[in-house]
Amino acid sequence: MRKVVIISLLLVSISNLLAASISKTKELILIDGMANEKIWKTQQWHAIDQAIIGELPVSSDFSGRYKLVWDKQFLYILAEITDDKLFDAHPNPVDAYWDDDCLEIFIDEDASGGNHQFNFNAFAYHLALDNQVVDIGEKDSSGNPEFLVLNNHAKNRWTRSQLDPTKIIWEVALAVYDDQFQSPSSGKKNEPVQLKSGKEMGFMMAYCDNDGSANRESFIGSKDIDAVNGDKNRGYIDASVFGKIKLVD
Ligand SMILES: [Ca+2]
Ligand SMILES: [Ca+2]
Ligand SMILES: [Ca+2]
Ligand SMILES: [Ca+2]
Repeated sequence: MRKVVIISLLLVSISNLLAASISKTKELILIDGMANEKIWKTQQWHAIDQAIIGELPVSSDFSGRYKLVWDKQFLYILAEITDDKLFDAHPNPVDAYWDDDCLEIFIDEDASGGNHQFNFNAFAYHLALDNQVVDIGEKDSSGNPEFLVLNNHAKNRWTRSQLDPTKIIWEVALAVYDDQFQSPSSGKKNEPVQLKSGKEMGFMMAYCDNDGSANRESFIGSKDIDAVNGDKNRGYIDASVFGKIKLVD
């Protein structure tokens, strides 16, 4: 019995180290919140099933999974989210966005890992139900972080499943920016990187579920995170906790 436990722990650690292979698409992906593209049917699902904050919800409260494909311009994400109550209490996109239902995409272009809380070593994009995209930027001279609305980084749209009204299909075209990105307030014109076969990147997905409370009720991710002082909510600080993906033809 102990042997079985040790072997399965080893397999989990190995799978955490290995990069998941992501296929290239030749088919045009239309960001319409519908998985009508043929390529989506051929790709495997990855689960969003690790509790980061709170207990793992029952499946009717939240369950989620995603698929990825890529081309030169974008990393495409198809997420299927079951959430019994969609909740968006803050109309201002930079106001407590993590306490509204949102899909979160963590990306580290060069898989460097390391701190990214107030810099652009990696990004933690929050996609709100109104499709606005927000991440934390750098601190200003008074030490206050700049909250950036980066809607052009992740064009996205969701629709309700016609088979199950508690299920939403969320489609995203993510433009990948490297660590040379600068805040739009700097005036720099940032260009996304062109993606190539063989490229490895840090990547993780999550969902903040709130069904009407003052604060989010649960935060569920695609990767098990080692707690620091009992806290698993490390993704927005440290890119070393992300998983890895590898782009293949
Ligand atoms: Ca589509
Ligand atoms: Ca829910
Ligand atoms: Ca990086
Ligand atoms: Ca919800």
